[in-house]
Amino acid sequence: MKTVYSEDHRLHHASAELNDGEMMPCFEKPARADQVLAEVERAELGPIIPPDDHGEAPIRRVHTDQYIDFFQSAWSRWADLGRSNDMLPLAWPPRRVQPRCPQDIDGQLGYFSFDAGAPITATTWQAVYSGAQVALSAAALLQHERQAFALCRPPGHHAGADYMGGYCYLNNAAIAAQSLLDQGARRVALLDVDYHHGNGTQDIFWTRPDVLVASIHADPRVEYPFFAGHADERGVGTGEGFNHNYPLPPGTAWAAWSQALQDALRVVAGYAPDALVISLGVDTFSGDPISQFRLQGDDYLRMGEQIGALRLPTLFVMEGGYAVAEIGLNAVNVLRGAATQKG
Ligand code: SP5
Ligand code: ZN
Repeated sequence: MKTVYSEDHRLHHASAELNDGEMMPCFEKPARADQVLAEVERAELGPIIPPDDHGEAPIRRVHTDQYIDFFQSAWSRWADLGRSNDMLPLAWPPRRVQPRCPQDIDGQLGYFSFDAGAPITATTWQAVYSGAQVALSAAALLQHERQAFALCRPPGHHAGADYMGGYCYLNNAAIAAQSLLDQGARRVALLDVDYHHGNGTQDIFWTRPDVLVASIHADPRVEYPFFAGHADERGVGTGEGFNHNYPLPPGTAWAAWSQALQDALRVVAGYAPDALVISLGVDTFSGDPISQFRLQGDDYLRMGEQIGALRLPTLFVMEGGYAVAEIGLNAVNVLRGAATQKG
């Protein structure tokens, strides 16, 4: 399996995030991708190739022009005010207000986010642009290959069409799925195995029958992102029935997690997609510092085998995972498990 990777991910390295009421060093940091790359090399998974530049157009197929334009000019507007700290939002619209975009940079930061978990630095745009190109380039590989790995960083699945949050800015998996449709796929399935619900992905495809979204995650009643991911969220209009959520309680281990996976894979197979995109978060690991599931190292091999057994053209897109020492082995175990099944 080929891995697409760009070292430009290092251009995003924010200082701090709010955790348990305290500002802490960001859990989402460059060492994560470095570890995954090192394990891809060590395991000899396959060639590691740089992304091609597909431009902004495929990003703007998923994200609004207003959001992208804001993002691209955000840092220079911030710096013009004499500010040099990471950009963080401080106010959000509550229920029952008009959805009006403010003129002020601080107001706009709230308008284009849903939490304070996505700080913008001077070079964040360059990093996330390259991450989207990694996803697009890996998606393009599926024209000739059965499986590919987009080693994206920062992650993407919490980002919606016009908002960032949860360490995510551009929804790499959604951008890849849309590009597969634009290259001729009739239906794409997107399965999100990150510990957290992929609220951005769900939102992006909520009304659409051409992308089936399934997500296995911690129950939003007791876990971030709190406001989406319930089992009764199934899409609306022509999208009704094309969104499937599998909320699971804290402490869930492989036995119960894999039951949800089996059901999700049955739903995916029934959809008969032309391609499958996996939002590959490994923050389900027992040792993850911000998560509460109990998956072990070998469970990731089984996960990959079961995904690979569908024998669909499959794109793996890196999402979360914060146990840095183990993130590489866990992610590569999924890929190795899937690679043994292809054919
Ligand atoms: C891509 C990804 O994995 N993003 C995760 C962002 C998580 N940010 C908030 C983490 C909050 C952890 N504490 C929640 C405790 C619930 N009571
Ligand atoms: Zn996560």
